[in-house]
Order: sequence, then structure tokens, then C-alpha cells
Amino acid sequence: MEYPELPTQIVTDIKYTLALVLAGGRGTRLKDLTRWRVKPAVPFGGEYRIVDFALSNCINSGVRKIGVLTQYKSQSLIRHIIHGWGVLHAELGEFIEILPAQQRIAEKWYSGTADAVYQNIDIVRRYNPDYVLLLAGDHIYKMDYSPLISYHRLRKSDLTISCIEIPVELASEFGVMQVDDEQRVVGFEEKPNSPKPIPGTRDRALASMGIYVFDTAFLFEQLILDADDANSSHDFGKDIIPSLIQSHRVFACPFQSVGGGQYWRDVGTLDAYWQTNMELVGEAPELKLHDRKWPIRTNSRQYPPAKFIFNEAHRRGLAVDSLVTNGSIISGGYVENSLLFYDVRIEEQAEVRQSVILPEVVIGSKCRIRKAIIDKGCKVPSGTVIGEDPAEDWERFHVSPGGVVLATPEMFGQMIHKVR
Ligand code: ADQ
Ligand code: ADP
Repeated sequence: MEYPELPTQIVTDIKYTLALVLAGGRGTRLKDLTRWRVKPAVPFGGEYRIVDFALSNCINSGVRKIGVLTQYKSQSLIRHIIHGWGVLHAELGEFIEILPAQQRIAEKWYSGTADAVYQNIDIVRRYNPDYVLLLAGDHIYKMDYSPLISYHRLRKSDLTISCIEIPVELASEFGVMQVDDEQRVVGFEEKPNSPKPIPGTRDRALASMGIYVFDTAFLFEQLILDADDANSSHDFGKDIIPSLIQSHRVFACPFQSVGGGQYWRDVGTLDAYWQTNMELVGEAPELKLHDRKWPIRTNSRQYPPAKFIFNEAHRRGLAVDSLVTNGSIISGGYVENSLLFYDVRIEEQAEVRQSVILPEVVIGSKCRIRKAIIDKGCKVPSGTVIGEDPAEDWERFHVSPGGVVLATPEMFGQMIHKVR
């Protein structure tokens, strides 16, 4: 007789899973937002850092053994995790550990995602998990990883890849796969120039989300083989996955967002970063941050409530269609269709529209800011105009292909943390 899937087995699967969050890439397309911090540490959504989504998904899924692999400009990320993520109980076998590149095995930095995991192989061995869940630290989404892990076991899979359907014209940025009727992966190309559409469609492709479940012993075997291969670039997407699909059981598991739908965003460019933040400002955002059943945790700061000081003469001192985070004060200024992070000041007669204002920014009086991202700590001098004259913006700031202006403290000549 066949027994139905027992809930206790699912709990055991999750309990013996180790999540490794890959958070070491450069993220160069975010330009100066990643000049001093790695992409997963970039502030997002008023209160959060990008990595909070992967970490919260882990905690909410019950995956509570977590390693965060980091190397490039990691201080901001390390600070965020140390100050904000002390939420697990070591005495219950739960932890979040930071795994910086530290030359344990080879005398070099992490050279690719597979090498990053390989260089921590002794640490992973010590944790002794049954499964390893590999995640990227730079996506915005809400996902329950437990069905993915059960799917992996039930299919007797060696490797399971979480996948999503995307427009084929965007697919060159992703690992693109083909599957058979049972979702077994029969083709995989990393960032192909001409991505193959899903059979029966012309405009959809099946993309890897860079989320993998491995049986631990199998992962070790493959990492060691890869480490010995002089021709490999030591990357899961480029090297390991394509080499496995003929000889091993590799399955694709279709993604479903918590609460339904398929919300998943890579905020890899300034335009995507701005757009994804702006979506939150809209009336009914697809990403529901108010959902208490799947809370996104962060390093919450103890700030007083946001404050609005109305100036009777100018009828200013308000924000409409906007998100305003704690500690912010709008004093006689006007904010529309914008997202203000914590501890932001908008001074007399300043106007901010369609903009993302990161923490600890001061927008001086009579500034006019439109379609901009203002990085943490900027003190924007009174009277500054951004987003009205492209030629002027080009001279002083960074302007994205979609016309979003990024301003950082350095662009205002404000060296917040001087090197010399
Ligand atoms: P990319 O996102 O382009 O494609 P990559 O640049 O390797 O892949 O980044 C994946 C994650 O690993 C990121 O979170 C990054 O920060 C981190 N990372 C990169 N290099 C690292 C290193 N040396 N050390 C530690 N961490 C590192 C991948 C897959 C595609 C898939 C997309 C989905 O290769 O097949 O479609 O993710 O976004
Ligand atoms: P985060 O909390 O994101 O790590 P910080 O508080 O360290 O940011 O920095 C505040 C601002 O100063 C950010 O806009 C950041 O890009 C910038 N910054 C950080 N380090 C330096 C530096 N050494 N020189 C100039 N600017 C810096």
C-alpha cells in the first residue's frame, strides 16, 4: 500500500536542509549604488536590504540553518546581518553564519558561485545537512522553500532547479532550460544568445531562478570534480548544471509565490531597482509587504513615527501616494509618488516626485527632485534641481537608460566615510 506524503517527513526534510545564500557578486549594473556595498546589502522598499527577502523566506519556510557567502565590499552586508538578524537559536541548532572569502582551501578569492561553495566545503560538512538549498541574495520575492525540498526528495532528484516562465526576449540574461513531460531537465544553456522558447509557444522561455536543491553528498562530488577541472569557470549555471543533465536526475520545479502568482524581481539595473520600488508605492502592489503571514524581517531601527509639518502659507508639508518610513520629517515640503526610507528630511518648499529617497537623506529647501534615486546619507543642497534638464543631470549625476537619475554623496562632493 502507498502512504500519502507524511507531514513529519516534510518537517524532517526542512530541518536537515542547509541554505547557502550567495551574496558575493559585484552587481555592477547598479552603478554607484554598489560602489561601497554589495548588491544584497542595497537598501530596498523603505525599510529593508535586498538580502532580507531570501533570509525571511528561509526563516518563514522553517529553513533555519543558513550560511551567507560573501566577499565583494561586504562590510555593509555583514553589519546588517550582525545587527539585524540575531533572531535564531543556536541551542536549537539554528543559525545564520557569514561565510566570507577567507582562503581556507585555495589561496584565492571566490572565482565563481561553485567555487564559493567549494571553498566552504569543510564548513558545510561540519553542519552535516541532508540537502543543500542554494539561493541568490539579490532577488525580491516571497517563496516557501519547503514544497521545493519535498519535490526534490519525491522525484529522487540529484538536483532540483526552481524555474519560472519569462518573456523570451528577456531570457538571454538567464539560464534557459528545456524539460520533458515529467519536468526532467533535458536541455540547459546559460545566458544563450538565442534562447529557445517553450515548445508550443513563441514568446515564453523557461528560466532558472538560480535556486537549487542538491543532495549534499552529490553536491560535494560535483564540486570536487569541478574544482579539478582546469577548463571550468566554477559557476553553477555555466559549468556544473550543463555538465549534469545528460547523466543525472535534474528536475525543474515551477515557482509559485507565497499567496499565489509569480512575483519575482531581479533588481539588477537602476531602472529595475527604481521600477520595483515604485511598484510598492502603487495602490495594490503585487508584492504585499503588509502580509503578516509571511513577514519580511529586517534590521529595524528605533525611530519615532514619520512626521508632517504643514506650512499654512505654501499649503505644503505633506506626502501623497507615497510610502514614508519612520524617523522621516516632511517639514513644509511636498512628496508625491515617492518612497522615503527611514530618517529622511524634506525641508521647506522642496518638491519630490517619482523618487526613491534612501535613509538619512536631507532634501534642502526649494529643491525640485523628479524620477531620482538619492543614495543614503546625501545632503542635497537647497535649490538643487534633479530630473528636469537631462544635460545638467548627465554632468553631475548618473543617468540610467530609462532616464532615472542616481545621486550619491560622492557626487555632491560629500565624502561620508573618507578614505584619505
Ligand atoms: P546570475 O544572476 O547572472 O545568473 P551570478 O552573477 O553568478 O549569476 O549571481 C548569482 C548569485 O551569486 C548572486 O546573488 C551573486 O551575488 C552571487 N555570486 C556571484 N558570484 C559570486 C562569488 N564569486 N562568490 C559568492 N557569491 C557570488 C544566475 C544563474 C542563472 C539564473 C539566474 C537567475 O547562473 O542560470 O537564470 O541566476 O537570476
Ligand atoms: P550602508 O549602511 O549602506 O553600508 P553607509 O552608512 O556605510 O551605507 O554609507 C552611507 C553612504 O556613504 C552611502 O551612500 C555609501 O554609498 C557612502 N559611502 C560608504 N562608504 C564610503 C566611502 N568610503 N567614501 C565615500 N562614500 C561612502
